[in-house]
Amino acid sequence: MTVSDVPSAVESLLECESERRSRGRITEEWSGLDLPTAYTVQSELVGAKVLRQGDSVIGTKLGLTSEAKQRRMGISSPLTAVLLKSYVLEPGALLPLDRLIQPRVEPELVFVMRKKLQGPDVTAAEVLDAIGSVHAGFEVIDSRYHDYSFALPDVVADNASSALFVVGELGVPAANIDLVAEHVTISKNGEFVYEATGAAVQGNPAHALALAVNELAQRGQYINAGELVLTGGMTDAVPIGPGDTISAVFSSLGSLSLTATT
Ligand code: OOG
Ligand code: MG
Repeated sequence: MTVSDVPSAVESLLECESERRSRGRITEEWSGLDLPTAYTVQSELVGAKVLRQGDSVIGTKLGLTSEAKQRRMGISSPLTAVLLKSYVLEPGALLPLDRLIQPRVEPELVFVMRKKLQGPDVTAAEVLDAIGSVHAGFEVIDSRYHDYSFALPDVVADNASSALFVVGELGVPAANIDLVAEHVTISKNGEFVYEATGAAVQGNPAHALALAVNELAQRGQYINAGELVLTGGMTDAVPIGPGDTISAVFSSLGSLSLTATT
């Protein structure tokens, strides 16, 4: 399918997802895909899933929050994407590889919001006050572009590679955790892979969310009470294949483990 406008971009990305195949960058096919247009594609793609598949919006995710990823993409604040109910994977469930193209797993700090957050001018202190609980999370990303090769508008249009996520059961009040110092160690099949702290998320995950909320306000959007927020990968994402187990040990949010089907 040749992409030349918003509707064809939406259909192409949905088709790649349902047929489990990746594609080339849309930006190389359609020069009209700038960043504002990419957010339109993202919201129409989400709208199509809600309308056609009975899906529902349950939150917001931040992406590209690390300094390294931001430098690579030439940005200085997070991108945002939409979390859908169909992305939820219960803790302990096997990762269904037959639904995925090229999955990777990243540890994240997850907020359950108890207050609405609406920009502009939201501060990190206001974000902290709006959080109900903080949880450990695994996001399973799955780019619809070959080898995760994309320009910024491509990945925004693709709902930031969203596929599935797991939220840990243990929830800690924001006042009882140092988000910047929270530490995670990731291992794959028992071997150490990465470690990081919350500082990897835009210096401070609460600051990352403040920046994101203020950008959402420019598009007339906000974060509602009760929503989930995935604040962005703390480490690089780890590829997961048949039978692999990826584990995360957080310093105060407990542990998570995710095993893929064979
Ligand atoms: C984009 C996904 C971004 C994160 O946490 O940074 C994201 C990608 O790297 O494919 O979820
Ligand atoms: Mg992520």
